[in-house]
Amino acid sequence: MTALTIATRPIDGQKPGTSGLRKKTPVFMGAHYLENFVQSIFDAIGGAEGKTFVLGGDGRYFNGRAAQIILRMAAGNGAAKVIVGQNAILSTPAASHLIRLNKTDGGIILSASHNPGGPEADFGVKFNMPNGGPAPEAVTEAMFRHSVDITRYRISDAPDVDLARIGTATLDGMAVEVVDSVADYAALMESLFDFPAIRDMFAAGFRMRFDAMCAVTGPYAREILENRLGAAPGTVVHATPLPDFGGMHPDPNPTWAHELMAEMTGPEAPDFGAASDGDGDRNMVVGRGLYVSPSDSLAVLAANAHLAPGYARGLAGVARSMPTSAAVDRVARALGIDAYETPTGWKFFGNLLDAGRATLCGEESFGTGSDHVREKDGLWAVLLWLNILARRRQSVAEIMAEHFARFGRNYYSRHDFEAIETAAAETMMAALRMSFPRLPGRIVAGMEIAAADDFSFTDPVDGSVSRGQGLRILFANGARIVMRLSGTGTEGATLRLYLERYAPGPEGLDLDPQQALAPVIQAAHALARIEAYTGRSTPDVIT
Ligand code: G16
Repeated sequence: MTALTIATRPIDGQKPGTSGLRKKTPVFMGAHYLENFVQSIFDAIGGAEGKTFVLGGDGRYFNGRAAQIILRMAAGNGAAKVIVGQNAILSTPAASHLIRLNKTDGGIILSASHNPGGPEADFGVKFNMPNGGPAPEAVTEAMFRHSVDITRYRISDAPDVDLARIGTATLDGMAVEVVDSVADYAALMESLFDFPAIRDMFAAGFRMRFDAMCAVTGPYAREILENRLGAAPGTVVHATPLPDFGGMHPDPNPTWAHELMAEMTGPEAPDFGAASDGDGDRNMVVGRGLYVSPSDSLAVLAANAHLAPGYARGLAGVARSMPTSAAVDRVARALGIDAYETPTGWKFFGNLLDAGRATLCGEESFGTGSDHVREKDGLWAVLLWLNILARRRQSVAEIMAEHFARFGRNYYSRHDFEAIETAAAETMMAALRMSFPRLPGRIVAGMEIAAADDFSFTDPVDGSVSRGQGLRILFANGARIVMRLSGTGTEGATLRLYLERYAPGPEGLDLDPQQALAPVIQAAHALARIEAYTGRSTPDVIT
């Protein structure tokens, strides 16, 4: 067996987005495509020689083949060892945990997250750093730079490793340790939450439905919820990860998790519902007949985290992405802790978590997590909710009502306009940005504009600056419009329109969010002229 050096040429478009490189599966399967990008990762981190990595993915189409290629490339680049989830399966938070637990030099995760999987759908590759978190912008930019200069990659010609067998094998002198995909992660969850209290709640008849959407979380949820916590068999549905996610779009929101929504609003609704995405880092939480928005969920988790043993000492601080609602900021103020506002992308939380300045983080895009790993973590959020429900002995609806009564309510919604023409989307954003100097003082939909800017972030830990992170229009009454283009799509552009309005209460706390936000929605369309630029007047997805 030999390490071969294969001549190659740069391939256009290998620029990582919000979370790794995502492309159509046939693109990733094209000649040298995966190899070029993986070599660019190794080159960007100063080579793989003597290093140890974690490797796994969400099981989507091409997962297994890609894992074998990456193993041979790691060997070809002189890596000492790769720790792989059995059958190359690891949820994103489980991979983050293994990177930290084993103090490795990072890890490669195969996933396009919530994007559909299959031969004609999406595939993705991301690199996580030794802290377990997504590579920061400086590193992803270095990957891109290497990808445009690449002339060769290194790969061993050794045969495939049997990834079904737990234990250690060797590949051209490199150790390949195949580990149980679930065990270490389940142990971590057990160390954080009050499992006995949750077990008692299930034993007393508490009913739940967890929709794994035929994606990676199924085996994790079954082991933790059904085996360890005693939830009724069948609590976890769509529990077997499939290469095409059974045709489901594994994005846990009311649109794509419609089966769960139907169950939770039906006559036989269980007490609690939850769903997770392709790679297990997102979560959606639903009470009986009640959808909890991710921004509200983050605020409730922050206000109640102390009820879980792992957070009993309180939170150091909280962080949210800029487009996420300010609901958690109100909780932080009440707790007397710092609240940070970062750009979209989990990678921006890494420094705050590493520095011990934030304990809980969250995003409007169905991501919530803490300093237990350096990724958002779907099942973790569900377990924290279960822990809170078990300790407070109230329904989700009661907890939400009390929360709004105490803190007021940040009505919030996100409208997505998908697969619009990229040039039209960019022109619309540029025109809106250009109009900013003229906006303050103007009245739109009966509301006065107080300020408008393009969000720029200075990392409070390392001072790095990230500009152009989303257009904000702030109103004098506290309402807010944010617009940005998605960094995770693989087709055209997706416009994300984020809408928010604060209601202090005690009146007006139980409106329908779309109704409560009607003037803000009207103002957004008037100011950005969405229909004129894109031809769209209604969004494809509302969350
Ligand atoms: C990724 C990032 C998140 C981000 C989300 C949406 O999530 O990790 O931090 O909020 O994309 O990004 P965008 O609005 O640019 O599409 P995931 O679950 O896809 O990895």
